[in-house]
Amino acid sequence: MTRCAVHDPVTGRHLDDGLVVEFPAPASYTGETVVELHCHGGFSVPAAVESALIRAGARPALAGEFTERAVLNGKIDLVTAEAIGELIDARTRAMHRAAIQSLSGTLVRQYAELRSEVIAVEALLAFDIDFPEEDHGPIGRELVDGAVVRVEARIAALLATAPAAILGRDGALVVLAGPTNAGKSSLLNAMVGEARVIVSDEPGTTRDAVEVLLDTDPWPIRLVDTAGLRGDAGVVERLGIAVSERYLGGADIVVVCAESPEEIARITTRVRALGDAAIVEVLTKNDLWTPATAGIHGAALSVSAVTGHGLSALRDTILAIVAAKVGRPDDQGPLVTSARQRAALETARDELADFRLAWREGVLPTPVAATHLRATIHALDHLIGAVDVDAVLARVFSTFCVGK
Ligand SMILES: Nc1nc2c(ncn2[C@@H]2O[C@H](COP(=O)(O)OP(=O)(O)O)[C@@H](O)[C@H]2O)c(=O)[nH]1
Ligand SMILES: [Mg+2]
Repeated sequence: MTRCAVHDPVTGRHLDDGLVVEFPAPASYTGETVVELHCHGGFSVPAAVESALIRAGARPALAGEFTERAVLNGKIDLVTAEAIGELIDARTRAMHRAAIQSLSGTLVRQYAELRSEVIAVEALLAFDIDFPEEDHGPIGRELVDGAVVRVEARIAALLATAPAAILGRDGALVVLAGPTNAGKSSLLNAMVGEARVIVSDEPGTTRDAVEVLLDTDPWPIRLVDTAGLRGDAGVVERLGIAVSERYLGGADIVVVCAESPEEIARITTRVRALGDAAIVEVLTKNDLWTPATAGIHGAALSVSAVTGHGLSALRDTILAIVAAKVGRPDDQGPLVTSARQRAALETARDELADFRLAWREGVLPTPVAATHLRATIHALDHLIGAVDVDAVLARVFSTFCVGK
């Protein structure tokens, strides 16, 4: 880095006192020669320097242009490029963690290994097709079957990370349910730590569902406040109740909120009829309890939106239920977060299954069955953004002693 005075090339005006650094090709992010100019921030200086550069023949970069150039110049693969995009877009700690892991290359290494395993199987078949009269005799079926089953299991394991990837992005759906005035909206506000929902002591204020994404660790929580489950509601409120019931049906966890154990039991029965969510029972407004009433509340979790009592216990209970169902991020290995990568893996999986059927049943001649292997490799090539047609031949001649 060199300190430099920045001058307008046309007027010669002194614009800034900055730093300049050159990355000679190929030692830059894009692989091209890059010059970076570091100026003072604010409004006037960057605007003046930018317009001077444009007058000197530069143009502003397009969205994603540097990363695209890096891919086209072979500096990074597509999977890494996607990880960079996900890192920038990450809204939650879970997404951040997944993007960093993908960026570190664990995912693309797994894809590359899968690809070379399928190429090894193709090489076995190619040998059989090209040199049927060789002394080795027909190639071992078990050898091919074993390799295909191994690759299928690895693809299945990668695809099985999809629920965790979606959970990391959207959060566990946690719905607050309970009678009107139980303190649901106040509880949501207290959990968010800022007033995001209208709170009122007039029953039936919350008619629409209100959602917030809490960036909790290890998984985010998508917390939904719904209209209370009242029997005698007016039309508008009934619409709100229908919305609640839809949310309750799809919830991962329902937090049943009420001021007495009897009401909790009543709401819990209704919630159980709507879906198979895990239920957390919570007694609200425990700051209003007196020594005389405290005894009747039993052992359920209790919270107060006013004092904050029980909020972290409630959050920990929710996260423990999610972790028991989906596991912790560290147990998962790299998550396949990209829909494009999932689609390519699904194509690879389906082609491989077609190959296995054709090959095991012996219904198709080997060269025809092998076209499914080629399609599998093609899908994996697309996944990584690599295309290498000579890889198979190279493998044939390195693994087998054909030389006569
Ligand atoms: N003392 C006390 N009052 C609360 C608490 N939570 C809610 N309230 C009050 O109870 C009433 C209804 O609360 P709200 O959150 O709107 O209930 P919702 O209908 O279940 O959403 C309001 O007057 C709140 O101020 C609490 O923890 N302690
Ligand atoms: Mg409410």
